Amino acid sequence: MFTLTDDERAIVETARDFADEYLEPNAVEWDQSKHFPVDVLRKAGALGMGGIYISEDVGGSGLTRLDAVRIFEQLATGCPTISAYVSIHNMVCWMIDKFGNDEQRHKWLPQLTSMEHLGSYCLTEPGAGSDAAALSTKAVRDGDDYILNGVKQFISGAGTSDVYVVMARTGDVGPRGISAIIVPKDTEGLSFGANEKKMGWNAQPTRQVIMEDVRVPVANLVGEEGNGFRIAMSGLNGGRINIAAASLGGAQAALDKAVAYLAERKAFGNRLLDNQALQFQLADMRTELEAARSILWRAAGALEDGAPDMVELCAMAKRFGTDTGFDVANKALQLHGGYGYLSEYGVEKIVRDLRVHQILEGTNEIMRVVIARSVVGA
Ligand code: FAD
Ligand code: 2MC
Repeated sequence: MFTLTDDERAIVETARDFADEYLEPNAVEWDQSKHFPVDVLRKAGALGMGGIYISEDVGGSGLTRLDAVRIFEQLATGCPTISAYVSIHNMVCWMIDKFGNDEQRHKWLPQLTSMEHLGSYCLTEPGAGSDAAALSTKAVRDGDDYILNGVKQFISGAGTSDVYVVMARTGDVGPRGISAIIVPKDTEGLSFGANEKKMGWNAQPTRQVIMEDVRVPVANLVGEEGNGFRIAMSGLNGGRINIAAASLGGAQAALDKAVAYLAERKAFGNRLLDNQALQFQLADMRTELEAARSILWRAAGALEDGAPDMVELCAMAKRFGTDTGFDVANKALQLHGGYGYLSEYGVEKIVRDLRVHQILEGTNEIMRVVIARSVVGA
């Protein structure tokens, strides 16, 4: 698992080259202008990154979860926000590929995997975040249609995305009353809130998705009625490791910037890089990233194999990877002194982007809830 084949290395290098050419040179500007670079996403789609672990018959790349986390880490060296959006898009594709029927797979996925169309994942609501199974958006059956009413909160890509996978209540309270339903962008009654003003993740929009008597055919139901919560959670297992990978890539870029900066900066008659106290900090940062990468690859392997402990391993990798990534990036900022606080050095932007990875795709407290359940056997 830890020694890459030539093919695996080539995949990593392709993602790194893409990040170096298209993401890193623009990341600070996109952050400042709040620009969502759809044209660049389409280029990623053309390279197969819109459907990394999606079946090849619908345009996917048919790669593994391990390939995926390595790709998301490399993309994030250029821009964690874009890497994270590509992950969310992959999560949406995977849910349709895995749980959708053949007609749905062939209808929705070819344009999604190419990233000609973009996808959004709609679980959170204003009144239901961590307690996602308490969601109240309703989908009521009316002949061959569902009529949806409700509001989704904090939806990444909303307003730009073409395809929304909406978790809505078709039955009783609790997780088993929830279904996953595809809502296309042009549906009457679907609208979007303002683009939220955020601390980071500015290169992708975050908006409410508002549904007022939105009518979609029952043919848009993914999987069985009442199975939507399990589908949503299964998607999130992959999302959680991908977001950890994006944290590691951002943190690695920040560490690399710190090393380059300390090599140039002189104080007290020497290069700061020659100061052993600072070298020890760099050593610890590198060690912590490697530890997080190891658990990440272990979780990705477990998810690929469908191992019995995959859920808690993905939660551990998410908790540890996003906490480590934020700490390392924050330390890299400190090592830049006052210049780390200036936007042109690119480090403060990484710190702001990585902060939210500790909150979304399940907060790190919820990751502890998931892990603790496996420890105490609940
Ligand atoms: P709450 O659930 O209200 O939590 C508040 C605090 O209480 C947190 O610290 C939480 O950890 C803690 N807490 C809650 N319950 C427990 C417990 N049982 N034990 C211990 N602590 C607990 N959602 C989507 O569906 N799709 C998206 O695309 C999406 N994108 C996002 C993008 C951004 C930029 C952000 C900020 C959020 C996004 N989210 C998205 C929503 C995100 O998943 C939620 O914000 C997150 O799950 C937390 O929910 P909440 O904000 O309602 O916090
Ligand atoms: N993988 C597969 N199945 C899962 C699962 C997982 N990770 N987690 C739960 N399930 C299944 C579970 O097995 C159960 O199935 P069954 O009905 O067969 O018994 C069902 O789902 C209900 O699970 P629980 O009984 O554990 O449900 P509970 O209400 O206790 O909630 C909790 C569990 C807290 C873990 C869940 O609500 C959660 O993960 N909350 C965090 C929400 C979250 O992650 N939101 C992220 C939004 S997306 C985002 O932020 C983006 C940026 C895209």
